[in-house]
Amino acid sequence: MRIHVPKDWEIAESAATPEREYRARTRRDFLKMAGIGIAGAFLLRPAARAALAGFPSRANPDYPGTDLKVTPYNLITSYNNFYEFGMDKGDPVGEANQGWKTDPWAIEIRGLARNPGKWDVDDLVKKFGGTEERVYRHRCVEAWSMVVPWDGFPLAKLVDFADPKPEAKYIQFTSFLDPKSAPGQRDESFGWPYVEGLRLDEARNELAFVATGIYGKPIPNQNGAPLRLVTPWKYGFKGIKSIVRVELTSREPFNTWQRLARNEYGFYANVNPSVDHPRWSQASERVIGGGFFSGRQPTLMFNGYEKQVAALYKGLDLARNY
Ligand SMILES: Nc1nc2c(c(=O)[nH]1)N[C@H]1C(S)=C(S)[C@@H](COP(=O)(O)O)O[C@H]1N2
Ligand SMILES: [Mo]
Repeated sequence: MRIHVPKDWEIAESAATPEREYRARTRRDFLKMAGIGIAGAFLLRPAARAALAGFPSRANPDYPGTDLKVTPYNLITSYNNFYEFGMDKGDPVGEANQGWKTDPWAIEIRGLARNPGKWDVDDLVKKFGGTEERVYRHRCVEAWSMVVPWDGFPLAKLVDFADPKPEAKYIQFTSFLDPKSAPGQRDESFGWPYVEGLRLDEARNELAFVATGIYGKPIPNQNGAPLRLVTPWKYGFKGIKSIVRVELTSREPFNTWQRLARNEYGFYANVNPSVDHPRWSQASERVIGGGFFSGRQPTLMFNGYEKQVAALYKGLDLARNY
């Protein structure tokens, strides 16, 4: 007999929402939020991406977050940081949907990998056995937060597929580069493309996730189509969008925000209420869509995922390694 020992972030069977119910609820909420009825729902069909492998996502009775209040779809997809498509939160929803093509999409694996090459994203998702749902907290370094129901696959699957050589200690991610489609990339001072990275043991942590969807639908362009990183215990800027390349390295990657302001943004970017940003406190956060009375809440160590990730940072000075 196989005994299932629940992970800490898992939920009791009795508390789990059955897949069909969740999906129905999600759909109802989505339709309500979109302000349309059942008839109008039909018009939503021709979404940006007609079909991405893996949908509908597998039911995952283990995904965390049933105690969390999920942020409405229209807020998750209209309040964005995606500087390639503008500096204001409302820019990407418009600018990233003016003909920028995210299908088909290839991702390259290179560096200290035994399995380098270039793969179509849909083929990869199929190889990895489809997608699953995860409800995670999402905390930006700017001190706002959401709760997002992502669809995707564990990053560990991509790492295993790349098959790191023993010298590989880090994984570096690179976003797309296409100034014709992305107006923000015409400002070269930013140093495009956007780059991020993780230690390999962080990348293999059970929480590290590659999202290909939100709310059971393919991820919209403004949220990082067709695939983006999600590391819920870290500030949002680690969650690099629209990835075209992963590279296994022996050296710590130098990420975009480190390069732009090294004294403000580091490599680790772990959510930490007791390590303030040089220009503002990180002790609390503004809940997007939280309303007047529940609009602010205390920030949790590692964004509430301390039990899953604290062991990764044993002996590391978190104030110095911000
Ligand atoms: N390529 C790219 N990835 C990016 C960013 C960006 O500007 N470009 N912004 C980051 C920041 S600061 C945050 S908070 C999240 C925002 O993700 P969301 O718009 O899906 O909430 O994406 C991250 N990934
Ligand atoms: Mo952010």
